Amino acid sequence: MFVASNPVTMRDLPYQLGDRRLILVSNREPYEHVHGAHGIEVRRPPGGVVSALDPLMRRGRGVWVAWGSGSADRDTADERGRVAVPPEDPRYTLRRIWLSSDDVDCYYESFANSALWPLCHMLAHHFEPRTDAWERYREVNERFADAVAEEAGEKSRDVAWVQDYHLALVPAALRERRPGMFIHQFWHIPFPPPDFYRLMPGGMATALLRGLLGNDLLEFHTERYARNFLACVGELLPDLDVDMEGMRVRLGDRDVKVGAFPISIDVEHFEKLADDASAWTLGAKLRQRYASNGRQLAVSVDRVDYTKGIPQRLRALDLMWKRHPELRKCVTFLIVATPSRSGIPAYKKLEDDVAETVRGINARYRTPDWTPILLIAENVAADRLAAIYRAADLCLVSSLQDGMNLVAKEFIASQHDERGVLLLSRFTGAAEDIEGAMLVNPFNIDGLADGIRTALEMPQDERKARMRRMRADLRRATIFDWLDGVMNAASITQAARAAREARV
Ligand code: GDG
Repeated sequence: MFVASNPVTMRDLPYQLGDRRLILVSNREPYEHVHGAHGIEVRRPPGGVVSALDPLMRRGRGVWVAWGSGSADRDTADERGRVAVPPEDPRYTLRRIWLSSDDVDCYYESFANSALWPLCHMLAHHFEPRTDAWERYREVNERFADAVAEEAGEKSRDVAWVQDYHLALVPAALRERRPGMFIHQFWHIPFPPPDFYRLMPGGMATALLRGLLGNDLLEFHTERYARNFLACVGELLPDLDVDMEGMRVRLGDRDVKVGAFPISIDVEHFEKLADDASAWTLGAKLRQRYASNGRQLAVSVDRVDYTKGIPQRLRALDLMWKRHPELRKCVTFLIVATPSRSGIPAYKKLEDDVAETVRGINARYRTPDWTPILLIAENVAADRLAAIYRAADLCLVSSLQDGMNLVAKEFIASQHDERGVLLLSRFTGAAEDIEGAMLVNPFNIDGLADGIRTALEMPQDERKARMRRMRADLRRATIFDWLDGVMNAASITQAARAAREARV
């Protein structure tokens, strides 16, 4: 972790950047224009990260570079793809990158989501590195870098903050074009250790590492991922000087600093959503219907993704009800499984498999007054989600691997009544960040079934003590603290670079 003697907060951002502007670079855009029933409409993609980065951008006069994915995006942008946002009160520029359907297929669905995503989550049988997709990933990354360079202008000293695994090659490409810029990146998913990373074909593996080494600072959720990255550099690029202790790579005249910055959520926002009158009413209805007479309500919330361990969760429930008939009728499981990346065959198949497995379990154990599993296979509005989290006695996160997992934190923030148990996969970043959850190994179906049983049997005072602790810790580590931490580290690294350059 970085420690600053004079921590900067989000309020100080304009001061901290001085005459530099912030150029944020991400695959997803913060505002999407679409042709709707009543003309052009603006949509805000769901998700905590985009909604936390937007207030940050509103404070500066910077630029956000992202894929223009909306059906009316071209109609609302100028000839360079620029549009002022937020549309109702413009504060910064959104620079849209245009992608053809072939670009989306190759760069996004194939290389980013069918090669890098499974590789980083160490799920080898989903890993498909196609050469044509790699070539297109390179090209699209170059296009992003060109747009950032153009926005920054010649001899720019602006700061670029790149988001995630879609854009691993942008930092090096940008450094070539604009060596004076300070470039950093947040990697939202795990980074695998060398034995796994080596599955990536040689040329691609080293090019990706070199792309990331274009950064001045590279941010991961946990120290484990940061060390995995350094170990991969050490093994695949043996000519480079990796300083494990100092968490940096020395590249001749410059350093790449690496660090851990566990992401969080807008805690106050979730607390308020879950405490709203309508959430309370919905929560009371859910409890009356599914959690009366000593029965408990368990929940899980995920995008349908093979990394989230949904089949493992269902197998564990099946096993638990088979082995412990006395636990039938004791718990109703509400599973929110939001369709995601349905264009990729593995995701569509998973959606179908989940629905079929739930039908089978329900057919096996259902009674006239009890349905074991309620499956909600659609997007649920955020206020309803908060009501569901609040009403629950148990939340199960069974990811096989997960960079952080925000659901765990949303559940904690929503638990005003402190009755819920958090059953959390030990392979999430959250498991290294949260103290008070019950940790489980989702690969061990027996153990997972036992874990669910133990959680259901946990006494109220233990539940309260654990939840109270997790809530107190979470309030001290919100998404705004995360942003402050990243910005602080960026400013320290930036100052160190300036001092080194002044000495040369
Ligand atoms: C990546 C990394 C890392 C889901 N269904 C609905 C809905 N959601 C929201 C949840 C939560 C978000 O989606 C999922 O966040 P996660 O962190 O669980 O997972 P990823 O989407 O895989 O995110 C992950 C994250 O980036 C941040 O760095 O934690 O490890 O994989 O916010 O609430 N929201 C609504 N309706 C749904 O049906 N409203």
